[in-house]
Amino acid sequence: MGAAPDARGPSSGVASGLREVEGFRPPADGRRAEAHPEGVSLVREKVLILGLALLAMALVVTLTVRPDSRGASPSGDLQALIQARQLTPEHVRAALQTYVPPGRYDEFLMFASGGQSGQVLVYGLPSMRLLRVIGVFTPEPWQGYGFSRETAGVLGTAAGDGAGDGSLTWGDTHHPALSETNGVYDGQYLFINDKANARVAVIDLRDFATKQIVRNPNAASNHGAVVSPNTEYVLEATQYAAPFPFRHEPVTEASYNTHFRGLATFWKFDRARGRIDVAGSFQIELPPYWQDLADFGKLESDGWAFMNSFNTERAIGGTLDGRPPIEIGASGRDMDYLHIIHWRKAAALVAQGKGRVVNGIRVLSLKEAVDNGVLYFAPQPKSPHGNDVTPRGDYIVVGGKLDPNVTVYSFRMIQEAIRARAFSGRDPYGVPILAFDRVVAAQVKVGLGPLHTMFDDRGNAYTSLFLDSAVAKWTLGPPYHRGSAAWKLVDKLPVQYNIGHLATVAGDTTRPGGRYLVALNKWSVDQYRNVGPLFPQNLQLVDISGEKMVLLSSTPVGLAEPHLAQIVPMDTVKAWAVYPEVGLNPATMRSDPAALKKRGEARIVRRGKTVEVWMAAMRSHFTPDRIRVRRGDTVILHITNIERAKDAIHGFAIDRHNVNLSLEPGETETVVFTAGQVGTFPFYCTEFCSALHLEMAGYLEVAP
Ligand code: RUQ
Ligand code: CUA
Repeated sequence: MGAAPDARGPSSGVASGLREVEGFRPPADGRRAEAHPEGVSLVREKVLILGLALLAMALVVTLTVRPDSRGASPSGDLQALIQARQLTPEHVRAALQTYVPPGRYDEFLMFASGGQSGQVLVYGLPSMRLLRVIGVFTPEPWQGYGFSRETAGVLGTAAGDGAGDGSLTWGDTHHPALSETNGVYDGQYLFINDKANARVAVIDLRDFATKQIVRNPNAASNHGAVVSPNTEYVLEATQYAAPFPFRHEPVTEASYNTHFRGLATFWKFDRARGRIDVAGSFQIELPPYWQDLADFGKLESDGWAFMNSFNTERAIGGTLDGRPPIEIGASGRDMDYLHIIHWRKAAALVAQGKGRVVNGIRVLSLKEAVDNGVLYFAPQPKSPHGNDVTPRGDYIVVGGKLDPNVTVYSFRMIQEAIRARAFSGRDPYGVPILAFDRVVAAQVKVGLGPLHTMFDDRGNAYTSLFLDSAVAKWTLGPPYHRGSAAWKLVDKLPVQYNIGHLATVAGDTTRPGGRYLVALNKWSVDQYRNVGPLFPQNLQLVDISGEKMVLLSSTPVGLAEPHLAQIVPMDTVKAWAVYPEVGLNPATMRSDPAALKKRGEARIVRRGKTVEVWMAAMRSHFTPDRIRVRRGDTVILHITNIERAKDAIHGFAIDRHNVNLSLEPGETETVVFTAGQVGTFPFYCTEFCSALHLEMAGYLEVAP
């Protein structure tokens, strides 16, 4: 075997005809589209125009030709098809707008949270085809995520710490956040939170793999991961207040008010390393309200962050003692508090050594935050949920779940109110509350149950209405404007059903793109044939390019509740098709010292009770293919896929050992286990990689 790995197939002992079969790749149809993205959209336009022309013809034909003229002409054909499938002209238009022919690519990528699956879902738009699932907080066997030493390390570092049993195998993913440069998605990293276990994960978008999970040492749960405009920090709010620092305290009023706290955690992101730097991160102590979604300021509000809260009533339930349930107790007041945080000042204070280190992370106390002008509140109606900064950074839009309005706060008015000390009081923890009418620019009546707001490139805002099951489109007022008249509801589109988040293209950046909106609906009810009593969730694609919003398609999600999504133009993300060099370790993104550069370096070395194997994988064999160990030996297996061909992926499973790896071209992974069971175990490639894929196998002998 020569130094250069042969991408086309086995290099010895097999007839050359077989090489051809083994090296077979599908025709390069897709490559054309890849090389000419503009061409694709041009073609798409043409197809659309042609399709609409055909549709118009078909409709004319409907009026003039008998419906059974199938086959007489293309238009007759089309018309018969339209009739047979009982499609309306709107359906046909939507189909033409969203159809992506085989081998062509979508224009946008959507990263949706995978909800309780603990993963991230990646879709192509406008087709809404699922392109990838990224294992994040849950082992994912196809990707081998959680099985190799490296990926078990990513999953396992956080598991157990605080959970006590080292066995966290799921997460509740809510909010994906793409990294930004100057307030615009740069396509480099994706962050996502695990609400259930107060964790945040870092995904590298070069290989779409999870690289790091950090656990909040001082919080029990969290909500959200959002990034600052240059991704200096990832902000995580606590969701449910808990004893701070985390420990046991009884749930009584006195104990709750004294010991429980919320936290704003600013995870420092080290972009060069592609990792969160825990030592450089900090937290701000907050009153024990239930902090919810946060958003960073941008452009003129850069340096600030905004976070809403609910349950400022500090309800703690107690239904068995005849006390109101939390949902009632937490909905008593008309106002909760918008948290206004001067994070840049907080970061400067922390850099000066202010605050104290609690469980390895520096915490600025409530008092320090208040005394130094880091934290202010403003009243916000009523049980708020969404909290979204407009593209210019001049307004903050808050949706109060139990209020028919969205409330728009002006950043400039907030600054003026702070300077004038226009407070309407202080909360029980001493945080100054800015007077409502000194900070609110407008209230816009959009409908029932407003939650989240996203933006387009034409000055419109889109708010999800949970109770109405609708999307409201409304116009943003001019900069520095005060008074509700300039903010107008212009359209409302029913969706199916109970929408939570919504996403537009780059809709939370300084440069939103428009075109499409995806409604992430919590219920699907009658949209699909039910498949048992657990119904799929429902993603709906909406065309927002015109005056009126137009519903284009429904896509069921059959594995979890995706909360939020981020949509980005396809070319923004520059993913690798193969690892850039043979022997790359995806955990470090560096050359793995245990990697093989070529098949000839494969070997087995025994040292005492440790057997170390350096293995090469290529179509269609593992080298070595026989491994002999004794019961009780520690087996360390380094496997390198030495292929350079796109999509030439090998799996590696050992029967009865709970091991499955995915080795992508160039990748090196290591699996370590103790040979505990005596037997002769086949190992094999789990990815159908070639005509002789079934033959890509070997044996592990574990002798007594
Ligand atoms: S949630 S449906 Cu973002 Cu966790 Cu609002
Ligand atoms: Cu390699 Cu199948």
